[in-house]
Amino acid sequence: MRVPKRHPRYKSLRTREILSEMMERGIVARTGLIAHGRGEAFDYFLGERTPPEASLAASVAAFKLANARSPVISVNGNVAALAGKEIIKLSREIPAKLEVNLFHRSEGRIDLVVDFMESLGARGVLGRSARRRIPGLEQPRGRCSEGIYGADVVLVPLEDGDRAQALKAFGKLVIAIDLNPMSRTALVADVTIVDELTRSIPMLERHVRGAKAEPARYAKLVKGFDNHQNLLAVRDRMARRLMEESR
Ligand code: PTJ
Repeated sequence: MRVPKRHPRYKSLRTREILSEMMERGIVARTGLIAHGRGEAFDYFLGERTPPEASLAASVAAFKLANARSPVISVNGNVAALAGKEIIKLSREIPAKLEVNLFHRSEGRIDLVVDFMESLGARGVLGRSARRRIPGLEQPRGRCSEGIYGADVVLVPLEDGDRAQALKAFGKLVIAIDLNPMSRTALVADVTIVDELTRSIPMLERHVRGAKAEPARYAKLVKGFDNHQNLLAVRDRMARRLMEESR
């Protein structure tokens, strides 16, 4: 379907087209389309703009990633399809490993997503050989590679709640990107960026550069940060927007 650029919902319609093509190719899970729809609904409540709470969380996340011993970015089908290139840029800036780790895991899909990331220029993507296990998760969802297994900080964009919780219980510092500030992932993460994935990745990359250039300023933000309070502030922002008169 060709979407005219003038269409008021051009970006949203185009994104849906991309996701549905990526689903046909097996990169995005069928339920990835449903997850996206849920995300879109929450993005309405944000006015489809990055809220200040997300920039603050991204500053804190950037500092943690830039100062981590062994940071890893977990990539699933939706993330690869929506922000593959941007995720690669971010991983180089930190620098962090990339690991494909799927909720709806099959060897075939792992290969497809790793191949796709490599076709975008990623090197050394982990995930094909998943001999390790995240304790507390059943097979096959608990399988992971050395990257996530040995990481101290894990960035999990669009993650399922069980896995976020298991990673946390396993001692990882968990950074989530999730438009739903009430999701279990958002609640259990140490730092939750409530923003749309494609807006938040370039923002995170800018903050990683900032955290490297001005570590003292970013360290101060980290010290004063409370994820729970920050999530409440986003929920408040969404609720206020819901009550605003339509424009
Ligand atoms: O590729 P797989 O097999 O690993 O599966 C990926 C999905 C996303 C299907 C899987 O992890 C899943 O089912 O996730 P959930 O539990 O539906 O959680 C996804 C969360 O991401 C939800 O809270 C959505 O609101 C949120 N979300 C969806 N799209 C976006 C988003 N958050 C930020 N940006 C988005 N574009």
